[in-house]
Amino acid sequence: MAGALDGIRILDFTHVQSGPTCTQLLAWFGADVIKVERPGEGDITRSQLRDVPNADSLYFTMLNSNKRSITLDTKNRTGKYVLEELIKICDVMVENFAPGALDRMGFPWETIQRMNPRIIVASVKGFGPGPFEGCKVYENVAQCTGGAASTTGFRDGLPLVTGAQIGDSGTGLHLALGIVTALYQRTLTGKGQKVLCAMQDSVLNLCRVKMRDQQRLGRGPLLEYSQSSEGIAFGDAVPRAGNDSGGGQPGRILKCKGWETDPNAYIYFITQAQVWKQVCEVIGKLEWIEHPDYAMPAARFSRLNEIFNEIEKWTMTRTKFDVMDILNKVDIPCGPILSMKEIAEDASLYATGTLARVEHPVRGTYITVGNPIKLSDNDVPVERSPLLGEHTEEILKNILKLDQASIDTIKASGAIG
Ligand code: CAO
Repeated sequence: MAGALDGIRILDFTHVQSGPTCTQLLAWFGADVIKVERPGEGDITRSQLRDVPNADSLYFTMLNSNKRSITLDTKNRTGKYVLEELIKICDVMVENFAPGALDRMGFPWETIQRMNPRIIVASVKGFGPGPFEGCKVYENVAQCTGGAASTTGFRDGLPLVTGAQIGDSGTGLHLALGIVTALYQRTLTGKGQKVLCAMQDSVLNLCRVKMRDQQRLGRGPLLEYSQSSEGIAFGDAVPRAGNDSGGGQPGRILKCKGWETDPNAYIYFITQAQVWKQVCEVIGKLEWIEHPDYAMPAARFSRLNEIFNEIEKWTMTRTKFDVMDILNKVDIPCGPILSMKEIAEDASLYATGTLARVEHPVRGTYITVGNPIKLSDNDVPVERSPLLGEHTEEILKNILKLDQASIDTIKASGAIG
């Protein structure tokens, strides 16, 4: 079976997390991804958070599967020549340097477009045009400026960042969609274009329910937030709502058997209106089924603490997996809080390719998160990340079709290290 993006060549000028997640996804759809890295050091993440001496870190290996690596000093004159040759034969160039870095290197959009009018140049930046457009941005900065931090955590605690990398990987995902859309448009126009994803915009896109609530706030209290039933007044901005559900079906994280010693012995329990009767039956509160104070969702809003306290008395008597089992039999939506250890040990995730075990020549076997997007006509096995410069010669020779004398000249220039 083929890859959906077979025949597409990506010039991967990305580093750290946001850009590499995007190009890794494209590689998992079959694109030929050529990662350009600075000689010597390469992508800074190769050595960050290193757990095995002299081996590429898991930070790097888990973001750069299925790519080829060429080392190139793109500030060296010969290095610029090689980059120009790569631009001419690639369909897409992806970069996530600090604002202005590509221009300073001598490769503004106009120049790249002149070299290859069909190329799509896709960029991640921290902010879009505006007062902050010149700023460097990392994950947590984006979570803070995109509305995630102010709405995450408990009302009486600090703003919180989440463990999900919505700023980096979230933006990489948005960028990948922009790239394949531009590739499709190119089949109609024959022309490339610029694709820009700002990390602030991507986080805000993922936080849109909170912008929904910001506007609802102007029309009265947000009844599904527990502070409402606790009689605590709302301010003029969306508050942090702890583990309250962000949707129309109230939910909470509740303790399960063993919570005293296991930090993950909890379950997310959703009191979906459609299954209210089953909820009452499971926890043994049959009198709530038709009682006017509980039977209808609107009446329950002011009693959410009482209701979830009762449900928790029941969940605390069983393990999270038993609770999951019992609730799913009667269609009550719920989710056990799974630790990373439990997820890493889940055989079904390996069977679907969502997790994969990969062999690496220096670090040995490691687990990586595979392609979360399943296409029935795309079958690209997860491969290890490349060693620094592993494919430099191969790319100069087989992709750029340079003869040995030219390759020797490039080597002598110091452009490839
Ligand atoms: N050869 C020669 N020079 C190279 C090179 C190569 N192969 N690759 C990169 N460089 C140069 C760049 O041109 C730049 O030079 P100038 O400063 O002279 O323009 C320099 O390396 C540093 O690049 P940078 O500013 O992008 O890197 P940084 O480590 O200082 O900043 C980051 C990192 C992520 C904050 C910044 O790149 C950024 O804001 N990117 C956009 C937002 C983003 O993607 N953030 C996600 C990061 S993951 O949390």
